[in-house]
Formats: sequence, C-alpha cells, structure tokens
Amino acid sequence: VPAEVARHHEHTVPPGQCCSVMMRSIAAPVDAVWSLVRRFDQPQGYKHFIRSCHVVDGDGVEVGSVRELEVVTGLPAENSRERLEIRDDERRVISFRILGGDHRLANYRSVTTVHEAVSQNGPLTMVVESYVVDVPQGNTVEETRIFVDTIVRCNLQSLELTVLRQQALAAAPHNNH
Ligand code: A8S
Repeated sequence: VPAEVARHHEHTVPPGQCCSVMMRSIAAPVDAVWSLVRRFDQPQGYKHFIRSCHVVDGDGVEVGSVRELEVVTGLPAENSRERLEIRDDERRVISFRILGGDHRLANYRSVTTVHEAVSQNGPLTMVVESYVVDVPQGNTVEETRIFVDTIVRCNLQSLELTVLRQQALAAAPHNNH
C-alpha cells in the first residue's frame, strides 16, 4: 500500500472515540471493485443494510455532497445523513462523515481504499476500510467496536459477493438468468 494512501487510515483518536480497520481481499480486477465502492450516490449497490439513498446536496460526486439514507428494518436506526469527504478516483480513496440521523453513531468517519494486489491466480484486489466514531454514552469502546466492525464486515462481504456475481454474469452472457 503506497504511503500516501496508508496515511488516510491514520486517525487521531481522542478519549471518548474509538477506531478500527478492516480488510478484505477479493478475487476480481481492481476496477470492478472500485466501480461499486466509488458510488457515494448509490451505497445500496452493495451495502445491504441500506434501503434507499437520496443525494440532497451537491451532485453525489463532488466533495461536500450530502446523502440521506433509509436503513432496512430490524436495525436500531432508520436513517442517516452523510457527507462526502474524499473521493479520489486516481488513488481509489473514498471517505464520508455522518452528519446526523436517528442512530447512535455520532461523528462517524470512514475511509475506504481499494488496491491492486499481486497474485499468480488471476486478478486480486484488497479493500481497506478504517473508521473513527464516538463511543455512545453507556457503552464501552469494546461494545462500540464490535457493533461497527460487524456492519463494516457485512458490507465488505456483500461487496465481494456483488463483484463476484457481476464477474460471473459478464463471463457467461448466455447463461445469466
Ligand atoms: C457504512 C457504515 C456503517 C453504517 C451504519 C457503520 C448504519 O448505516 C447502520 C446501522 C446503524 O445503527 C447506524 O459504511 C447507521 O455504512 C447499518 C444507520 C449509520
């Protein structure tokens, strides 16, 4: 991982906040993975906890764009308002910050970077996602990390499944029903 990209995952963590980093390798070309991750306007393309997304400020591409998410039922939340902080197509970096919503993840900020990995068995991509968030009142650092890590792990898992499904359909154009 190039130093200028690794730098994006270095967070200052004051007391009362916690952070973590998750990784996932995906047996697919880097562009196939990045084409899903880069869509600030369409996170539901692979994040299965998101029911709908509307860009309410900006064009969804420029930094400062804001999106409003509706979350699927069964979670301790219904909506979230999030701002695009970084989108770098060249280095494949995306970052957003949570502005508000009816959930408990105050001051959440995540950075996701997508990297081409070296492999002898075809294309391989590494996805690195780190975050910082306030520890909610009445919760421990440990509890907060377990909760958020679980969501991020699920998102990276469904990212992999979505990419692999797309790759399989592209390779078998006559057998995609
Ligand atoms: C992301 C990461 C996270 C999303 C969390 C952590 C969230 O969308 C869900 C449940 C919550 O309680 C908070 O990259 C919130 O989306 C699934 C609504 C923000």
